[in-house]
Amino acid sequence: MTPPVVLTVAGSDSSGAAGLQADLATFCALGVHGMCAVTVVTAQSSTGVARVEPVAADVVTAQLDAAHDGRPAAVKTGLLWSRAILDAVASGLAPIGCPLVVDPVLVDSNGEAFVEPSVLDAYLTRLLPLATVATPNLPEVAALLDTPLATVDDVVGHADEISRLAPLVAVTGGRLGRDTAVDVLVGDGDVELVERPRVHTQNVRGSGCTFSAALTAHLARGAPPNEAVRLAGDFAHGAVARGSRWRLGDGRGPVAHVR
Ligand code: PXL
Repeated sequence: MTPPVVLTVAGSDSSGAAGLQADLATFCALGVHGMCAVTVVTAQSSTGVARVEPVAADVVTAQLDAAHDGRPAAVKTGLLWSRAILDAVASGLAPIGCPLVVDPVLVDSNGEAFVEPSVLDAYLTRLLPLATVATPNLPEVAALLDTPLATVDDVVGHADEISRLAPLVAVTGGRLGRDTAVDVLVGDGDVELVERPRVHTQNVRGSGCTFSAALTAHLARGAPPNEAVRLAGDFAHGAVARGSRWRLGDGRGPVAHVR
């Protein structure tokens, strides 16, 4: 018996909320075996990021090489941090023979810039061209397009430019200026809005990583991209709802992957 296997290329969040910790918890909850290639080690808490220490690019490459043995059925990228790491990941994944989810982590959970400016350019020229699905949130898609975007209407209005980023782009909600949480799916010449009730909580750290990890897991299980996006949205929404009453740390808490 072989379980579906997935790989996440992501940073470690010492607080256990986001990054590869969220990815592996999500993989476990969805019954796929998760491998990882660690890109950076962060020291952070519920109140902010204290330190980011990148892993040497050749060590990232070695982890990607080692992952071939597991024959992943889908791969995701999360925080890549530096141009050197992004280049190593793009080169390592260029011959990829399975779906790739690119979660362009450009800002941290508090909305602060998380990467060097040259990384933006490398996303556009090197990594997004390999993607099956891209999952930027609103500030990230605004940064990638170099355009201020604040609302669902702004996102829909820029659907043509967004559709050039990847075959399917899911701009994730929560910050799109409505009472509901709205994901905007752009692909196949189509724009679709997926609305879910907004959960009133500040415990949303890791929700974006959880969404892209769940998407990767569902792709590995054979769901078509549009369906995988919808299932992943349901899973991430459930994780936010489950963790909404948690009290953990002095700041913003994590989502809950399992009960
Ligand atoms: O949520 C994006 C993210 C991804 N990866 C790591 C993070 C965060 C947010 O804080 O710490 C390691």
